[in-house]
Amino acid sequence: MSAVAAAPWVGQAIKRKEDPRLIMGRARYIDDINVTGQLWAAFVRSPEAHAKIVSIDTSAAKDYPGVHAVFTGHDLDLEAPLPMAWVPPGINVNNPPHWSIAKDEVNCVGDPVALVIGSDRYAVVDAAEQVLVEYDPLPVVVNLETALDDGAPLVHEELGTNKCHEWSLGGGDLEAGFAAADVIVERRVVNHRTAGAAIEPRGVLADYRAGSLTLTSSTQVPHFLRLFLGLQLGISEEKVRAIAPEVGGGFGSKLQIYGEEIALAWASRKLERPIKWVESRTEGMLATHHGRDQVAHVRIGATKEGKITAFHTTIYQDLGAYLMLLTPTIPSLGAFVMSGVYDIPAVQTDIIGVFTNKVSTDAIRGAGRPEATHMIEVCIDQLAAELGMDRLDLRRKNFMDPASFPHETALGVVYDSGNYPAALDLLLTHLDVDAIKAEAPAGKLRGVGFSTYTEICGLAPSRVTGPSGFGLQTGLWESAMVRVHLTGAVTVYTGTSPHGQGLETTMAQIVADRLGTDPANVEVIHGDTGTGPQGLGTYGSRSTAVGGESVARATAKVADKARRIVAHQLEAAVDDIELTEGKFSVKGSPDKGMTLGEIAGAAYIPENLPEGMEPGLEELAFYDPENFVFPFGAHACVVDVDPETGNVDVVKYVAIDDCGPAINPKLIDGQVHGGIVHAIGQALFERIHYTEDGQLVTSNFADYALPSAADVPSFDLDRTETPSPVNSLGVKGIGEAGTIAASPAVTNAVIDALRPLGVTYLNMPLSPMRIWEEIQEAKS
Ligand code: MCN
Repeated sequence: MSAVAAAPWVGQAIKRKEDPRLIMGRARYIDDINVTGQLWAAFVRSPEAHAKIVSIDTSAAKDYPGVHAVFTGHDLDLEAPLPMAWVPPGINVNNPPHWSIAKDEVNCVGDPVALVIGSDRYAVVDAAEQVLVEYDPLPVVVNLETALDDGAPLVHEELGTNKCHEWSLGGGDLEAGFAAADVIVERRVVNHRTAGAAIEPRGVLADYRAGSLTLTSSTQVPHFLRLFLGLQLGISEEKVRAIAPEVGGGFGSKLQIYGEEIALAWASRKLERPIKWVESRTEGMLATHHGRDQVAHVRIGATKEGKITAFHTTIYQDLGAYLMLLTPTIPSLGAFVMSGVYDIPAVQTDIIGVFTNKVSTDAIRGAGRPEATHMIEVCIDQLAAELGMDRLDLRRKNFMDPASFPHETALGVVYDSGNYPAALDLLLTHLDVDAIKAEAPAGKLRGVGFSTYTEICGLAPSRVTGPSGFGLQTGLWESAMVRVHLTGAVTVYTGTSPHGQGLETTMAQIVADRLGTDPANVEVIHGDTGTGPQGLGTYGSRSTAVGGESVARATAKVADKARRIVAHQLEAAVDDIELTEGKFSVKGSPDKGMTLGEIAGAAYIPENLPEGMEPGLEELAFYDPENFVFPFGAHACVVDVDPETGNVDVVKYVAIDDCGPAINPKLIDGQVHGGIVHAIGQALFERIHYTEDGQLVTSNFADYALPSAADVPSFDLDRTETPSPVNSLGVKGIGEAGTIAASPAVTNAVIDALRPLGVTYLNMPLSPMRIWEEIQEAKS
């Protein structure tokens, strides 16, 4: 074991513990895992966007060499359709049945209609092509903005409408706010459809034997998965074990209970064989949930002095064909922070959910908050232009006062912490706007764009989120177990389920400081419902603020017991035992102390312990926070636009973020890098595109333009650290912050560049073609 060399570990940019196995090919993803007797599965998917299933002839596929079985939707005798989506309390939704395998009707291209199972991975794909499905095509609706028109085709005829739900979240007197405004700006703001595009596609291995199900899946939520597998299949929960092995990215797209997971589990039970399926990239683009796809009508009013008086948005959300786990909830996450970093007396968000014949939308990194931030940050720039004010002066004029935190907004949401002027001040030390504009290369139009943001994350607390609308009584907490072994090595079990965030490192840092050991001696186990305590997964940047705090609390309990053992062994008072230089020692006598290994050695021998103390050194903690946490920051983007081609080059990007005290600055930087690239991708390149008849055009990475390292500059990052009062670590989330902040910074930069040509407003995606067309239009 390595010696304690450099405590405190929290705050240090140590390298990620998980990286050696990841970069040396030693990690085991779902595609690496195979079991004896395993069969393979392939799904037959609908080529029609909307159709009745007239008949399915499976005979040729069943006769195909190596095929064991072919199942259709009617064969699957499941307890119920796929899980009811979580719905904000008190909101009524139309929730059409969504079966793992379609029964009588398909509602989007890619809907599964049959499941082929056989002994060979490639033969089942060939056999799937032998399944003959007769469809009776129905009219298709793809366009969110016409789906509610009279006479529009209906996705679910039986509902009599494409509207799923309509509700509002607001606070303050909106009418009075707009009446007090001298200037009102209205814009249509588009947040187009994107994919999660994790590099590792989804995959499932279902193994039902002797009454128990083990399901390994590339998922972000193994504990939820176990719960729903049990409910869907009618298996008692303790007989289900869900395992998330190494997961190669999720970005929200694996925060789901997918029909493929349920169907494979059902088939494994039916055939009494393990069955595996790994999706192809095209299958993933067709059938893994998408995100965003909102069109908002935004109104913002201000006095001529620049005080914002009211902000109103009406969001139309394209739900796709069905409700999935969080589909109807996504805009509400944005609605909670719709007023952004500004003190606005009246704010209202109206949310209208609309069905279309496309794959469902759900959480993609940021889920609701990138959309909300985009709306307000782009419209602030529009308002500044209308008022003839400097866009940063307008922001400063409306920032919430740093002295007002915890700050209750007009909606009644209490932001835990914030200091927005400090973030903007720091940003400007990294960027001389006049100088950088003067350096524009010949023939290019240079623009600078800003975004000052906050977001709501650390998803919990149960008092707001639960009991959930799944018909289950569960809160949204997190738990952790910390075990010190006889040797002093430590194992941490967390209910969160990282898939690229580096939590094995940061959680080890949290533990190491509290037990006087080295992070190298701390192993973090996650993603297996069979080994750890319960948990609720990794999403909504909750793992550190909620999961990390539960780890800190369990560790504090262990440290407390360690202190009592040391006091007993050294015949000192418990209050006199302190942790210094890797030892629990007596105050004032650093030589008189015990290392964690020595304490653990004592902890397992009852005669070493104070009377009545149980042997062992391990503890469990559940943590349900009082509030969400609200990271914030200020971002700036510099672009060069080629007016001849419409091409945009991002030449500089500065990000100031505040996620409270850094556990590991290196990991934070990595998260911010990824987050910014994600948003640059949406702003400039990425777009899920369906034709009017519901065919997916962007079905692989040749057509769906993910940005590469060559498309982005080296980022200039810095931080302010405003501790959250919500948890003892003071931490807030960072996993989504870059994505939430960056799309308006890029968009505002492009608009800034094009203003001299008369282009004053643009919607994403800012493709060369769109920009070129806007330039031509402005010229004419
Ligand atoms: N961290 C830190 N100090 C802080 C706050 C966070 O060092 N003050 C560290 C954490 O300990 C962790 C990382 O930053 O190592 C991110 O932590 P957190 O913000 O708590 O976010 P989560 O771990 O809950 O991750 C979820 C978030 C989400 S919602 C998406 S989507 C996303 C993201 O993380 N998907 C990702 N980052 C991703 N990164 C990768 N590589 N792959 C994905 O799929």
